[in-house]
Amino acid sequence: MNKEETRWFKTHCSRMDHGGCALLVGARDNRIVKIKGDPEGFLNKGYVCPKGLASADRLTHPSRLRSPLRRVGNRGQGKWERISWTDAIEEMASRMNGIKARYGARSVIFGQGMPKGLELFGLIRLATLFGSPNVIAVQDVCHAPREVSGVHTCGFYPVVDFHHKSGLIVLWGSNVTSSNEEGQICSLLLEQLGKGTPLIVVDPRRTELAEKADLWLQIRPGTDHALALAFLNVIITEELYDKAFVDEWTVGFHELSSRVSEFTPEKVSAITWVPADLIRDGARRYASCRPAAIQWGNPIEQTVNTFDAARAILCLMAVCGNLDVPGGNIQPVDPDVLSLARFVRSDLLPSKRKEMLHAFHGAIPKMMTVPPTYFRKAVLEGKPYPVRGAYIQCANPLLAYADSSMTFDALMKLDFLAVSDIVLTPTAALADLVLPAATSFEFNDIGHYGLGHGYILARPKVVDPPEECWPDIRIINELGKLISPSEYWFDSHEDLLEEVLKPSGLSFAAFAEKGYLKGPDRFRKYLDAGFSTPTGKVELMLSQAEKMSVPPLPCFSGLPEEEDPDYPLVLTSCKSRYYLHSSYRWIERLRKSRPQPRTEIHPETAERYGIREGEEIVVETRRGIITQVAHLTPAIHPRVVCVAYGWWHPLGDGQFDWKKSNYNMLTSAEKLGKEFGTPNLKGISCRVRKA
Ligand SMILES: Nc1nc2c(c(=O)[nH]1)N[C@H]1C(S)=C(S)[C@@H](COP(=O)(O)OP(=O)(O)OC[C@H]3O[C@@H](n4cnc5c(=O)[nH]c(N)nc54)[C@H](O)[C@@H]3O)O[C@H]1N2
Ligand SMILES: Nc1nc2c(c(=O)[nH]1)N[C@H]1C(S)=C(S)[C@@H](COP(=O)(O)OP(=O)(O)OC[C@H]3O[C@@H](n4cnc5c(=O)[nH]c(N)nc54)[C@H](O)[C@@H]3O)O[C@H]1N2
Ligand code: SF4
Ligand SMILES: [Mo]
Repeated sequence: MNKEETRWFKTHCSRMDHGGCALLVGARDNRIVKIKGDPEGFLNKGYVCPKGLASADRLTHPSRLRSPLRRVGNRGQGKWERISWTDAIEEMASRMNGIKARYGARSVIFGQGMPKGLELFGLIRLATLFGSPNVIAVQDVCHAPREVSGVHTCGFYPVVDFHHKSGLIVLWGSNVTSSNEEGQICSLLLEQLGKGTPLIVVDPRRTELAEKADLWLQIRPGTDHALALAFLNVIITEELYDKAFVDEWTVGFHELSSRVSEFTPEKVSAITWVPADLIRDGARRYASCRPAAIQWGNPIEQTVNTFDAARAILCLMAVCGNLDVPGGNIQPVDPDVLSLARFVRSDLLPSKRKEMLHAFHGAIPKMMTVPPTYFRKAVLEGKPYPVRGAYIQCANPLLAYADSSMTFDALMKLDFLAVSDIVLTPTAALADLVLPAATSFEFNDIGHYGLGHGYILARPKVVDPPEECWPDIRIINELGKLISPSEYWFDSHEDLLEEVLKPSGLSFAAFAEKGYLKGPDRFRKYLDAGFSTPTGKVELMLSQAEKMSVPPLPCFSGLPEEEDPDYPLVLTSCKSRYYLHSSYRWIERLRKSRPQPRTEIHPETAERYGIREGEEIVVETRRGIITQVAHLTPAIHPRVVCVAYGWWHPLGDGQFDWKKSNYNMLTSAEKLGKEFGTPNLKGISCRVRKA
C-alpha cells in the first residue's frame, strides 16, 4: 500500500505553556511525525523546548479521553459509562438551567486554568450570556496583580519590549529559560544578552540565567516588596531618578519619597537577606542604564503582599523613566482585531461587577475573574450566596489552587460538576460528566489574543482530532445554544475565529498564511493623550485609593507569614522546564527527563537533617505534609527549600495519589491579600525530614 508523503505545516506551539514558538510540523496519515522550530518564528527564531518537542505525544497517548463519560458510581469512585455528545451537552444544559431556575444564574460558575487560546474568552462570553458573573480563574496568583495594579497606576500593564535593545534587563522572579513566560521570550532575551545587554537576576536560586547575570540578588522568598522599596530608597536618596519625567508625568512623588525613606538598604537587607551593598549596586544600575526593562514573574504575585510588590515595582519603572519607551516596559498596541469587550459581551450583563463573588470581599476594581478561594467559600459556606454547579475547562484545580483539601471538599459538595480535559485528572475524576477535549494541532485557534502583548499568533490545525474529541470552543458554542440566547452563537464554532479577525480584513486562512499579526510600534503615547488614570499621570500615590479601599502608597507590612522556630526553613517553588503546572506527567518522554517530584535543598541543610541525594523526604508546613525526593544543590539558599509543584501520579489508580507530593497540600487559603484574593504560595515556614 502506498504511504502518504510527509506534509509540512506552519503553526504555533500551544497548550504546553502560553505558546509562542513558531513550529514546522510534519504530518503523514493524520499523524504528526516530526516537530521542528521554525527559523522564521517572530518570537523563537527556530527555538523549541523539550515540551514543544514532546507535544505531539499527547495526541496519540493511550490515556487520552476519547468519549464523553457520565459518572455511575459515587462521586470520585471511578465508575463511568460512555455517553454520546448529544446526551452530554443536553444533560449539562439541563443541570445548569435547573440550578439557574432554583438559585439564580450566579450559582453556576465557569472555571478556567491558565489561558490556552480563544477558549477562555469563549467561556467568559458563555458565562455572561447564561447570566453568571462568575468566571473563576487562577489570576489571583498569575497576572492580575501586575496587570490590574498597572492599570490603576499608569493605565496599562507594562510588559518588556524585548524587540528593541535595552540598557539593562532585570529578571525579577522570572526564569524564562525554564518557564517561558507568556510566549517564547527566552530566545529574544538570549539574543539581547549576546549583544552585551547587562542582566540582573532577583531569585532565591542561582538559575542558569543568574549564572550569566552581572548581578544576582539571592532574595528571601516572599520579600520582593521590601527589595523594591529599598531600590526606590537608593534611587530617590541619591537622586538617580528621571527628574523631567517625574516632574511632568507623575503624581505623589513627594509622598512616595517619604514612604520609602525608612527602607534603607541596611534595614531591607535584614528582611531580604540580600547584602546592603548589592541592593545599592542593583538600584544604581537599574537607574543609570536606561532604558531598563523589568521582566517580572509569578513570585511577586504569589503572596498576600502582592499588591505592595507590584505597586513598588511599577513605581520603580516610572521614576526611572522606563515606561513606554523602546527597550523598557511598554504598552504594546494591539493589531486591528475585535476588542475583548465586544467578544465577551460584558455589555449584556451590566450587573456583573457588583455580583461577582469577589465584589463581596472588597477586591480591587477591574479584577475581572473570581479568585478561586471565594468560589470555594461560596460552595462550602453558601456565602455571599450559594454556588451549586460548575463547568471547568483546561484546569486542574485540585493541584493548582492553594489548599487542595479545601478544593476537594468544595468539588465534592457541588450539585453538579462537568470537566473538559484531554485525560482523566484528579479533578476530572470528581466530576459528574467528563468531556474529551481536542487539543493543539487538532483545530484552528488564535494564540495570544487578549494577553496584552500587541500580537496574535495563528495556530492552524495540522491533523483531525479523534472522532469524539471536541475543541473547547465547540463545546462552548453548542452548550451556548442550549443555555443562553441562541442568536449569539454560530452554526460552526470556527465562525468565532472569523469574528475576531474581521476588523483586520483577514479570513482565518489568510491569517494562518501570514502566521501572526502585530500592532504598530508606537512609544511614549502619553505625550499625546496623557496616561489613562484619573489624573492623566502615573499615580505613584493612587488618587482613588480611598474609594477602592487599597493603600495609596506601596509599603512593607511584613513577611508573608510570621517566623516560627518549629518550621525554620522557608518554602518556595518554581515551574519545571519539563511540565506545565500539573499537566503532562503522563507523557513518557517528559517523565524520562524528570521522573520524580524533586525538592531542592542546600547540601549543608541536608546534612543537618541527615538527608542524602535521591532520598525520599517529608516536607511539612502548619497546613500539611507531603513526600518528595531530595535534590541537593548549592544553588539554593541554605534556609530555603524549593519544592516541585504540580505533582500527581498518573500511573496510580482511582484518584492518582493527588495528596502525596502535591505542593498545594502545604499551602493555605485562610490568609489572603485583599486586593486580589491572593494566598501565600511562597515564603511559607516549613521543615523537612527523611521519610
Ligand atoms: N502552589 C502553586 N500553585 C500555583 C502556581 C504556583 O506557582 N504554585 N502557579 C499558578 C499559575 S501561574 C497558574 S497559571 C495555575 C495553572 O493552573 P491550571 O491551568 O489549572 O494548571 P494545569 O495543571 O496545567 O491544568 C490544566 C489542565 O488542562 C488540560 N488541558 C490541556 N490542554 C487542554 C485543552 O485543549 N482543553 C482542555 N479542556 N483541557 C486541556 C491539562 O490536561 C490539565 O489537566 O496554577 C497556579 N497555581
Ligand atoms: N515549563 C513551564 N513553563 C511555563 C509554565 C510551567 O508550568 N512550566 N507555566 C506558565 C505560566 S502559567 C506562567 S504564569 C509562567 C510563570 O513563570 P515564572 O514567572 O518564571 O514563574 P516560576 O517559574 O514559578 O518562578 C520564576 C523564578 O522565581 C524564583 N523564585 C521563587 N520564589 C521567589 C521569590 O519569592 N522571589 C523571587 N524574586 N523569585 C522567586 C524561582 O526560583 C524561579 O527561578 O510560566 C509559564 N511557562
Ligand atoms: S517554549 Fe513554550 S511555546 Fe516554545 S516550544 Fe516550549 S512549550 Fe512550546
Ligand atoms: Mo500562570
